[in-house]
Amino acid sequence: MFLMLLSYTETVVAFLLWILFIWNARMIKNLPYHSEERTFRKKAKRARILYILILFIVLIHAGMVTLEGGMLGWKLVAEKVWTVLLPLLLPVAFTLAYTLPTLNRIANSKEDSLADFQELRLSAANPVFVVPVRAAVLGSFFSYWNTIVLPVSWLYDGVIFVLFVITIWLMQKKRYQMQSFVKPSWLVRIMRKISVAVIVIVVSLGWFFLNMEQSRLPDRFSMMDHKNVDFGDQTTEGHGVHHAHHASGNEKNISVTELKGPSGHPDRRFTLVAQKKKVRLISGKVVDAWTFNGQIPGPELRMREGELVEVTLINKDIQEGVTIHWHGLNVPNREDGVAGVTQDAVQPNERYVYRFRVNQVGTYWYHSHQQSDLQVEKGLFGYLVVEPKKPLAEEKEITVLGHQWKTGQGEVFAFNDADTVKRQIVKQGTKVRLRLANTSNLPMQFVLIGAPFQVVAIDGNDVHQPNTIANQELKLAAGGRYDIRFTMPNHPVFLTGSREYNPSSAGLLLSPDGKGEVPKVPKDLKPFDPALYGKPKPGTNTPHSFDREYTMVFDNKMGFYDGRFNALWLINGKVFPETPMLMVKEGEWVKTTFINRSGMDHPMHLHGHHMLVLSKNGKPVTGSPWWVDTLNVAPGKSYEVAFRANNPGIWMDHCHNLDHARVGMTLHLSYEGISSPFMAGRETKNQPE
Ligand SMILES: [Cu+2]
Repeated sequence: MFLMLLSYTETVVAFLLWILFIWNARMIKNLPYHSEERTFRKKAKRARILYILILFIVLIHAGMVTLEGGMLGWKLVAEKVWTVLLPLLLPVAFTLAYTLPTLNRIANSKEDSLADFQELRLSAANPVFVVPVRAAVLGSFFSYWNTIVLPVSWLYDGVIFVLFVITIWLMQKKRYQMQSFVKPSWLVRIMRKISVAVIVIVVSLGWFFLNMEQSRLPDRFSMMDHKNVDFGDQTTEGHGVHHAHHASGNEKNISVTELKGPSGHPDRRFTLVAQKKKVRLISGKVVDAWTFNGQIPGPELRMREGELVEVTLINKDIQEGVTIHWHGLNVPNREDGVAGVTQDAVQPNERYVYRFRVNQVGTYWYHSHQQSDLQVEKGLFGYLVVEPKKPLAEEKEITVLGHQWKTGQGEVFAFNDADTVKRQIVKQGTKVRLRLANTSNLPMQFVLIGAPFQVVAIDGNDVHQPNTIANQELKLAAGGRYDIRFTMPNHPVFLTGSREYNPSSAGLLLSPDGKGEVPKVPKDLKPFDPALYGKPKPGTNTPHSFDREYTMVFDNKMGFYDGRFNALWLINGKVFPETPMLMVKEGEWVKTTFINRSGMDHPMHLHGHHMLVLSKNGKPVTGSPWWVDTLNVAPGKSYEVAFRANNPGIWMDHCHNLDHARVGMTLHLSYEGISSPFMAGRETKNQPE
């Protein structure tokens, strides 16, 4: 929270400095026009007071960035130092050297002979005196601008700055040499203002188009082509991943295509056909959906722990191509279903076979990872449940996929295909397990009314000794799952939910007789906190030292991504492909710290691994071991997580608000010595996000 406050304060301070410099530069520029000696001196004194105030604020600004550097490390504030502090401090240094001494001389001068006054007036027109503070106006503007907009081209900003300084220097020099201290006529002033406006427009348009072009992703690129490679030890190499292999001295090079699931006769086979279809929700509203097997959500895939599963994906008519990613299942890398990383998107009339052995139990889901933002929204997803070898204690299981659908009649929230209240008969005394999943981009709030319950699993991982709770609101990360358990009472139990910020009419009313009223949702619900829930599990091997440590700081700025101006969600000040590639070796324990300074939730999803949450906002997790594959990092919050690098490959590590991932909030975890032959980009038909 403190870091977030610091960051926002810096933006406000940068803006304030820009405004103050405009004011100060005006005062200083106008000094020689004061023909009356006392006014001249008085104005100089005022300008000096303002200037000292500005200096003071500049110091605070630099102090805040330094403090941030102390907390996060130099590497994570370097960007800010170059783009925010440098454009400010450079001209300020010149004002200290050249503007302040003359200002002092004028302000401290005594009423004296006319000759002295004329000399002082002349030095107030000297470009050496005036230009630094006017340059600081542009410098402080760049400084402020770079806090809210992602800088793309330093060169352009630099050239504009130099041209600006040269122009005002020449103009001021002319004024100085002519020694004319009469303000130009109104006509000249208006003409000047018009030319300034024209120049500003031209320069802005130039900036706009240049940045737009520079932000375009190449037509063909490797997803491994990160501009920087992070080894988790504070050294960053800027030479692409190939250098990384070299640095590790690892000569073997394994392709992701070799990291495939086991061969042999499958225990279970599924076929999923991707096809477009208009599907009616319960309310009658129609979704122009992209489906698996013609239904939304896609068919529920059920399998048993230990089985070898084979899924054949057939693309009937999705022109853009499809893939299937097994969200939360730690499958071999080749089976992970990410277009452009582990496979090519499956084109119409093509097929692709996924094979993996399920060694996990619990609630998972599958979805397309080609154009995932659009394809998941349109319905290319479904439930995947792995039943344990030993049967569950519950007699009744109900799966609920919460999704926000775009229909011809507006957006609606639904549990599976039910966008209104659905009733179901459940006998009194029945032990019920509800499997809840969030397949939308924003967090969801689930509420269960009418029975005390336990949260027995998070992201498919059993909670150790879950306590019984009631009147708690379950906030579920986009992509995350909760399993909850309760015993059916003799009266109705109601499950409701909504995507955050959206009203919802979806609900599930369970009752022994199929009747009963929909209860009112209480207002005073406490948020469920997994960090404090359940009991620690004796014998859990929580690592205390790590082979690699990574930090991801999330910010938001405006900026261009792939030629379009967007709200951007940054990881360590960057968007893909400038985000780092995180390198690991098999067998290592890796710690990652997430710090969210942006204004939105970021459900961070790591493919192929489970993350153990170590701490939340600096406080250690005190409940059950909390394993996740998708962790919602809310604004102002920070988490430390650990994972074991035990599944070689190249894995996406991205925000599961797929809107964010689409505009670059993604990076990759790469095992040393692994490479991918697949390419992404317009020319390739692969577009993972
Ligand atoms: Cu995000």
